[in-house]
Amino acid sequence: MGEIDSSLLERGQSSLPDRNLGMELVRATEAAAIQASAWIGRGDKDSADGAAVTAMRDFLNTVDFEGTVIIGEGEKDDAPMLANGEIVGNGNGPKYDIAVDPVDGTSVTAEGRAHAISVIAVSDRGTMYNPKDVFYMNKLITTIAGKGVVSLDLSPAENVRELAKALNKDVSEITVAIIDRPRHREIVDQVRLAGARTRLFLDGDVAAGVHAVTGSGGIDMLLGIGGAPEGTISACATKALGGYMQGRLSPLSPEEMKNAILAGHNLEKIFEIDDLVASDNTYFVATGVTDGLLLNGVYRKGDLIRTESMILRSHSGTIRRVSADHIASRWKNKRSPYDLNGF
Ligand code: VTB
Repeated sequence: MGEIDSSLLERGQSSLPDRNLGMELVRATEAAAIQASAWIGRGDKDSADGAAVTAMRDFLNTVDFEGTVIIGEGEKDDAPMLANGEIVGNGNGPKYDIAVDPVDGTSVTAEGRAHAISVIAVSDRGTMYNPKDVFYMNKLITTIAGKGVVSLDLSPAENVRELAKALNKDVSEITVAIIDRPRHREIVDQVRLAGARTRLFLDGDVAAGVHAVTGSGGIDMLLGIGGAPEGTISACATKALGGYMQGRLSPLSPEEMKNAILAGHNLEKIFEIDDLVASDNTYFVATGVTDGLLLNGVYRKGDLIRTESMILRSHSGTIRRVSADHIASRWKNKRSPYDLNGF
């Protein structure tokens, strides 16, 4: 056998078994979730987020890769932490784009409610869409059955009817996940009038989107306006799971609208999944922070800290669920993530 081309190995284009970057990235979402969990129900979402960011960053920097942060915590003036453009990883190995959401659901975490997760998504360098200066995106996510059937150009009622037809179901058997916000009143009304059910979430359209892609959790479709950066993250999960997704930038305030236009964004354009992530080589890794439909949250009993995570990889199509028991006392004298100040 000749010399092995390591870049082909990394990309899964060799006939030999290759590395799964997600297996290492999961330590970063675990660490972030553990640190955020110290703040569950304490009414302080900034501390929950800050703790998660620090832990995630420290662990990312142990991983053999060079990741450019495309979706980060924004360009903060003070102590940039996982800011857009920052390079993470130890610099050895392949170059990727990376999107992080150390806690998707900081408010629910602070309030002690369900469905908060910690997330990382990765794709080949130069392939991730950055919706810079726009906070909001209108999203539509389904299984692959929705391809060529549903569209953001159709009304919610039409989408429900078309999806039911494609799935060979009665409309009454369709459930649509929607983030519970006043801006979604019209969508909720239309879905129900069409004869379908709604499943309303307080927060967390990344986790709900994973259900919509797989048709799990009793969810057939996700509709509504959530975070634009998280739209790119959901696209990485949708690629890995082989589902269907569209997005359209949806600035909500006049100022956001102005910034979007100044940044040259096309607000009419429907983004297909390849527009959101141009690569077929994506990873999506998530760990539960608070108990949710997708993942259990961090559980602690004495010395034991238990986390539940999922690792998705588009190239192989593997879906891993990783349950980890962390023994807190073994880590007491080390740095994050298990310095248990917050517990
Ligand atoms: C919420 C939240 C999502 O975007 O939709 C948020 O639940 C934006 O909406 O998980 P609000 O500003 O109205 O809270 C997400 O964080 C990501 O899409």
